Amino acid sequence: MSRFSFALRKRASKKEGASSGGLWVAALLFAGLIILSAPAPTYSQTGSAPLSIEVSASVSQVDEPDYSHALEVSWKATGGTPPHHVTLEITGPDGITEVHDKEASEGTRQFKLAYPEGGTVLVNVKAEDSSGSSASGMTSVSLEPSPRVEIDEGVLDKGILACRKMAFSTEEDFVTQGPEPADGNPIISDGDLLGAGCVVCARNADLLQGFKVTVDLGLDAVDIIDVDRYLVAFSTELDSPNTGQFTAGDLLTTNGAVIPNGALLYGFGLRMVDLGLDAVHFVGESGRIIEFLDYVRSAGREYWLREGALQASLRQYGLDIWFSTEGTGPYPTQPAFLDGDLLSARDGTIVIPNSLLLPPGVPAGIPNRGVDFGLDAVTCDRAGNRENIHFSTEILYKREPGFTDGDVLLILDGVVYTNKDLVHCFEPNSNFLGLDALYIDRP
Ligand SMILES: [Ca+2]
Ligand SMILES: [Ca+2]
Ligand SMILES: [Ca+2]
Ligand SMILES: [Ca+2]
Repeated sequence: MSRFSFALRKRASKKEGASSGGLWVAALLFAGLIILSAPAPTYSQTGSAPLSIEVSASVSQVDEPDYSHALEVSWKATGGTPPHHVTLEITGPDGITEVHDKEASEGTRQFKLAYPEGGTVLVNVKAEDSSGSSASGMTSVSLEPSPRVEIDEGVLDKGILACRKMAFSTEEDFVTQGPEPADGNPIISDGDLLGAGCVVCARNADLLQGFKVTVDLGLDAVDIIDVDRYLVAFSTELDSPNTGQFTAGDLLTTNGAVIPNGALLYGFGLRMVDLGLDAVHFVGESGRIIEFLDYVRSAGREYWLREGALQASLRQYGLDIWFSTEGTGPYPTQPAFLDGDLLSARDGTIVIPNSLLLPPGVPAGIPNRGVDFGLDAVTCDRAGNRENIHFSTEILYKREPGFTDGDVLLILDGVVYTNKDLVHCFEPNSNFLGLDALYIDRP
């Protein structure tokens, strides 16, 4: 697919374009002007000036769904033996060149570009006159990366960076008697994202800023992809109030991407079901995850409902999404999986069954050992080394080796952090607030 717009606009329409709809978000970022003559200027028979060409280009960011920047190129060929034939070559940061020939001696054209990651665009303009002489001029412009999500700086500075090492969410709302959150509100919601040391990394509304949702929808799964980009994958407890936008079973990211629950379950042969989403962890190289999530956002939610679209894309990017559902597969006598199993969205397989997460003495696993303890938070390293899986259950176990559903457990080992370890510095009136979303950097 082309990264360039073919809807080119001539100078006459520029004013209209510039003033309509407030598309021109940023001011001029860079403008270059280079004048080059032909290496061996050829004087025409009349002795006039040699053929030369002037080129200038500028770029601005645009706030449109399909385009990131608008490039304006102006040129003027003079001298030589008219008429002149002018060719524009525009090369994007990905090395793809678009050629526009048979342009007039002088002109200005606009091109819409789709390079949200930014980079350098080269503009090369060549002129030829009727005697066969040629001249060219080149300039370049720098594209600023597009902002991924509009987050106010105060939140970014004080909040999300505190979740670089660890992030979690409680199951209960509570009032902190300890450190006051940066926004001054002592009420902590079960939808807020919390960090080690009792910091509020993001309010529920901050996470949902890319979705234009302002009510608290809860938070029950999280994976911090990149704090510096404010890129967080998560799931809510409630459906979006905006019709058709996302459900509580969808995987969301702060850049506005939505992966529908049905796409996660496609590999299990389940169709048209939404079993909820209770825990999530991305496996793969961080840079590829970021690229993938940009692509997920640009493709739109409907695209991911196509058969196998998510699985194909995960393979292409070398990634997997580990997750758990709220509900068990819809075959009560012999379910495809339990809500306590850790699942692979790419392969449609069970990564680790509930029975192999918990220590051998715990009667986990249906039907053989008795109980499905649930899996409502999971984290691991990006390589997916199973021995580093940390998680939280949905129900507690009172015998030895005991644990609560608010503790952080290590696979086959047991409690690593108690719920009290996580929340005591908030000095809440209750020392048990539950745990339903967890991220640990390199656990
Ligand atoms: Ca929660
Ligand atoms: Ca959910
Ligand atoms: Ca959960
Ligand atoms: Ca739990």
